[in-house]
Amino acid sequence: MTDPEIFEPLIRQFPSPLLGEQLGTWASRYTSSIALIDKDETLSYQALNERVDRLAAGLFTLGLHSGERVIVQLPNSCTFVTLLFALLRTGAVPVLAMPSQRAADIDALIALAEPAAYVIPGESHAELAKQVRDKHACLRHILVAETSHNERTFTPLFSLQGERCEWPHPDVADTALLLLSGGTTGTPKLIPRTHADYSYNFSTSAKLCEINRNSVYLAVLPIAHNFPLACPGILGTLSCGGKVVLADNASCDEVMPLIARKKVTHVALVPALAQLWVQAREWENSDLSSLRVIQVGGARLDSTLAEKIITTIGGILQQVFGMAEGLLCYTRLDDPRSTVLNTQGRPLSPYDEVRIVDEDENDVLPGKIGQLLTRGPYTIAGYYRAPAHNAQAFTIEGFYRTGDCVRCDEWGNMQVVGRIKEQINRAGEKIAAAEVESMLMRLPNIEDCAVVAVPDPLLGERICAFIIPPPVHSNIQQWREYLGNMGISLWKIPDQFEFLYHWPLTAVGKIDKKRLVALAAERYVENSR
Ligand code: OOB
Repeated sequence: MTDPEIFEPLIRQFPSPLLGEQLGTWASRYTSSIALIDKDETLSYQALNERVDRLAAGLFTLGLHSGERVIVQLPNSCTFVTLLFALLRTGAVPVLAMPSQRAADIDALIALAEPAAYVIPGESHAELAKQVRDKHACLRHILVAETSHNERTFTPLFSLQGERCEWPHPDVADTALLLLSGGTTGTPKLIPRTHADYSYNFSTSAKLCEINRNSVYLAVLPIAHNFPLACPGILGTLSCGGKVVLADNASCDEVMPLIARKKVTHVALVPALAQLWVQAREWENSDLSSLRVIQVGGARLDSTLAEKIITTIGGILQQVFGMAEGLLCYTRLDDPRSTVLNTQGRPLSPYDEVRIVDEDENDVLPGKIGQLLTRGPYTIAGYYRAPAHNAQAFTIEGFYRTGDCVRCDEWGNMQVVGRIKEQINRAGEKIAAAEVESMLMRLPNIEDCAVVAVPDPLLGERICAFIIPPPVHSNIQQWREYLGNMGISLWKIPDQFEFLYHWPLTAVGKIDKKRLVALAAERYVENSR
């Protein structure tokens, strides 16, 4: 838990830190100003608030009560935001799943969170929903967002309407929502964020990013992710009376004209997407001059690409190094160019504590590389229902072991140099090597396998699977299909397959993954000749 002596005074600055109630405050302040725009509709603050009231009452009448979990798996849309606030208002706890997650992930998530309901967009997820409902007795309801959906055993989301009623009031220190962790172990981890810490997260971020009533925030990354949700994201923008434009498609052909039409001022990107935007500017000439702040984070941003973002897209570039577990580092809007190009910024809050330590967890000398440990007002003190993992992931003083290797300059700016934990960061999506390995081991004729992250100019990192022994008839396409049929989320299917007779080993006899990474890069070049 965050030290109450620090946190209590911080949180008193909010009239009501309960997330569901805050929307009511914003609606009375910003009334008919536009809050949300998606491809189908535009909602004012008041209209959004009324819709949230009705849906919350409907959810409550359905029997979804305070503390119960609800998996939300929806694309960026007004419906997503309405549902999020409605759940927060009733005290039910949204578990935010990514739209592209499939059976294996959702199944594991349900086993962990034991939700009472699962909300799906429509037909695309109907089979999956039926499968998990048959398997997990906890799931009392499947709610479906598409109005045209006609599966009778599912409940249409917007059939749930009621009159505003009195909800049981949660405590500000209660879990408001559960975010998905990038994960390193192969089993999902859920991150409990409280009303108080999340409010602090987005409102302090909004201030730092100079969000105000005239700001127009474009959500192009999936808003189930902490970055576009609350850093400052849609919540930070709504808290200041700004306008949120929700895109459910990141294609430059659609998004760039949208920026011009809606006069977007703020946007958050991962480096892979930023790269596509830079390339697209060779032929795409929409007027992007409204853009004030372009946030890039989630994975390492190469300084050459950073430079190109500034010259081809314009606006102020802001690097963001963050994690769903809490700590956020930002470059500041008035930082010198070299800081913005070469560092991932410094902590958001003066109360964030950071330590950079060696293998024995002694502080390294200033400027040296080590693992980042952190504790602070909005950083969690433990994952949801994970006592064994928590004992490893947190020190006894309550510092979170981030697994990130960083160095810190004399002004406190972080440079992320890699990860000690084996996690693949593919275009901002975090994938546990162990999870892909266990899937591969279920394929026929595979003796052993190892999965590594290989630096990739477009994806940041690609997934390379090494397999022993080389197959008699290599059929990589068939393997990809097998993996897809197993229900593995598509972005976790290896981009590159390589075959070996023996592993390269380290001195103590472990598989030498560093060597594998080098080998993957060499073979990739050879094969592309
Ligand atoms: C964000 O959150 P997560 O939880 O998906 O991933 C966190 C991990 C970090 O521990 C680090 O390994 C990596 O992603 N990361 C970066 C980075 N930002 C995150 N690595 C290098 N450079 C960066 N700028 O990814 C996230 C959450 C909130 C805001 C921004 C990103």
